[in-house]
Amino acid sequence: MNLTQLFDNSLRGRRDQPGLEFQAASGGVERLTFGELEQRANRAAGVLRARGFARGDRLCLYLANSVEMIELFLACTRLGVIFVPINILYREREVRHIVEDADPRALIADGAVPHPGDVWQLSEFRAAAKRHDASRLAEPLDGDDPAAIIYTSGTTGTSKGAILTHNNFASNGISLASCWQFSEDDRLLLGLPLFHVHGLANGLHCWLASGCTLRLLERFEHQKAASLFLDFRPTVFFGVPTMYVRLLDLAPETSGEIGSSIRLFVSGSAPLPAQTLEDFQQRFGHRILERYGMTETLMNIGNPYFDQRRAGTVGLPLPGVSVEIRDPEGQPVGSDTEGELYVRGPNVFAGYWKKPDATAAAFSKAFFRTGDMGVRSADGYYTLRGRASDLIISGGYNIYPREIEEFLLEQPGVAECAVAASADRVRGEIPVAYVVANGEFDAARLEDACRKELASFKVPRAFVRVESLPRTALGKVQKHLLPRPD
Ligand code: MLC
Ligand code: AMP
Repeated sequence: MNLTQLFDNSLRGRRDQPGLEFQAASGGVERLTFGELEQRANRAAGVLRARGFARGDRLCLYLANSVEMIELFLACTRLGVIFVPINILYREREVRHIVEDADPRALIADGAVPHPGDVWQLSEFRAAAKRHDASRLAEPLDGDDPAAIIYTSGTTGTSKGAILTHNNFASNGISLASCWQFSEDDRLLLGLPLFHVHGLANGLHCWLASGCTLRLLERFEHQKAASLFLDFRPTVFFGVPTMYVRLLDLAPETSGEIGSSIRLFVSGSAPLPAQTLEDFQQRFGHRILERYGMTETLMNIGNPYFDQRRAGTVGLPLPGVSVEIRDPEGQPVGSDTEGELYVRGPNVFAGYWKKPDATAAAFSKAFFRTGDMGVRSADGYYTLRGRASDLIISGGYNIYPREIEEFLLEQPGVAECAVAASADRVRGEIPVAYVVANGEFDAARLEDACRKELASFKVPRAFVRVESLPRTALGKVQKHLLPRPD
């Protein structure tokens, strides 16, 4: 079965029921029934077809969360067009790499986009969709057809496109909707961006697989957190740890009131500190369910709905997902022994776009190598213990230090540099740059250069001048020996 056939359970099966509420950052809320959304998806598919899109073509989207982004996702899944969302915080060099690599039939954006090529403006799409008839188009796709390519930063600095199939999304969505007890009476509040898999795969697919009502936020604005919850009164909320840290700033009466309407808070994409879990339980009366996923595998492991949600752990593999922990020689290890996590299941992607070597290197004995280190307890709970690489996660966004280091080395006056994580109460980690200068050291100028060329979350929060970088005898930088910034 393809995703269109799965989504029909909601879009055609619950035509008159409330499906989607979209809340813009300005506060306005647009409401659609599932039947209205079905019509919008039909028109969007017609517009794509009229623009020459055919099965296998790519559509790049540089869009904030919006109804149109959902319409276009649905339209792509009908035509076999591959949906390629781009993080809207990315700047020109990041966008250029993705667009060149994905080679799309069009790049759609709302207003200015940091890309020199042709852009299809969202306003043109909207106008064309209004005029188009709503007859249904659908290609005879099967579950192994690609639905999306999502770019993930590689440890080498250039990002690779992970090809996710209809089956990947469908199996994960159905699994989560079942494990987390979704029903059509649920009200899901989603402030995660749809350009990453936490929002796209978990959020949209739990919603469409269960037929609940989704309130999609253009973005999560922590300053408005109380009203975001109290206006909609969700029963389920998906977030990254930074959002939970922000929610702890709410007044105790407000947190109690929010907690009274909700049945499930889910956290993932970065480690949830045990203290945040405990404080949240005290204030909101709910134990957050922590789960673990990644772009290439969607969701892998999660704490159980009914049994113990164990602090610091990511829980148990989802139904159908097999996990092995292996030692550096690739041999599986027993309980309580640390190793690297390998994953196999219907959730695991089909490979990297146009990169057969990288795809081959990512698999071993039919399992995908996650790059995450961890241990399994005797009763089956997994605990992550950091990464095999030096990935930094800030507010749930991934930062590969190598990408920033390579950029800084292109700047005048930088002889050597290293970028490392510094702990941050709200965002978990933030990047800090250590620079060995061979001329004038001007931190403000370096920051300015980064702001122009890199996504905001990748811009180092401090530039520290050092005389030399601590290195091993083999020349590898020992990041743990770098001085902490003041
Ligand atoms: C963040 N910013 C945004 C933005 N989100 N700007 C525009 N649109 C958005 N959607 C920018 C802000 O401009 C600001 O830039 C900085 O990020 C932080 O903003 P803030 O207002 O202080 O917010 P904060 O309370 O820190 O919260 C940020 C956040 C955001 C949690 C809302 O980080 C976020 O949306 N994170 C989700 C990331 C995500 O979806 N990860 C999933 C990856 S998939 P400046 O310049 O001030 O820093 C994955 C696999 C899996 O990992 O499934 O597990
Ligand atoms: P991405 O490449 O954006 O898909 O990010 C995936 C990475 O986020 C994983 O490989 C993990 O390192 C990290 N991650 C996701 N969920 C969790 C979690 N619950 N705890 C710790 N790290 C997580």
